Amino acid sequence: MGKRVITYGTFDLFHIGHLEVLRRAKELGDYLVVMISTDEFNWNEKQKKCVYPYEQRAQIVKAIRYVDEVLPEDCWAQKIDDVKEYNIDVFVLGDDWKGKFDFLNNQCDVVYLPRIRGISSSGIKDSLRNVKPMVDEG
Ligand code: C2G
Repeated sequence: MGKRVITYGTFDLFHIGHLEVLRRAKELGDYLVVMISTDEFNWNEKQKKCVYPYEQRAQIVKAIRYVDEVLPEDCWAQKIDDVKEYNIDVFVLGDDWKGKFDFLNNQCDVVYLPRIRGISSSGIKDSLRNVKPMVDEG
């Protein structure tokens, strides 16, 4: 059986940092499961308000060629169960989360990948504040 990899995230305003983490996550194995934070989880637990609703974020990530399966992330505690349920060999996150999920070490490999510098969903939101509204040319 091939190596199974899991990663987590919001993936709002999908950008090159997201693509890179998914590409490198897939390189660590053969099958990539991506758990996407629901709107409620983001708001209640991360104080993050998404531009795109869960269904759209999930649809976009599902269409990425490195991604084999997409499921919801709706609480912090599910990781231990997810690793068991989906027979995970490698748990991957960007290094903004370094050390946070080391407790999964006795179940699978835990890998933190270096973040892509200079781009983030919140940075995109900030830069758009200064852009003029789109004109309807239709
Ligand atoms: N990422 C990256 N480089 C960037 C931006 C993001 O490598 N410039 C990575 C993050 O490190 C993360 C993934 O892309 O691994 C998704 O990032 P977010 O959408 O910001 O996810 P987050 O809200 O941090 O959710 O339980 C874990 C959380 O759900 C992670």
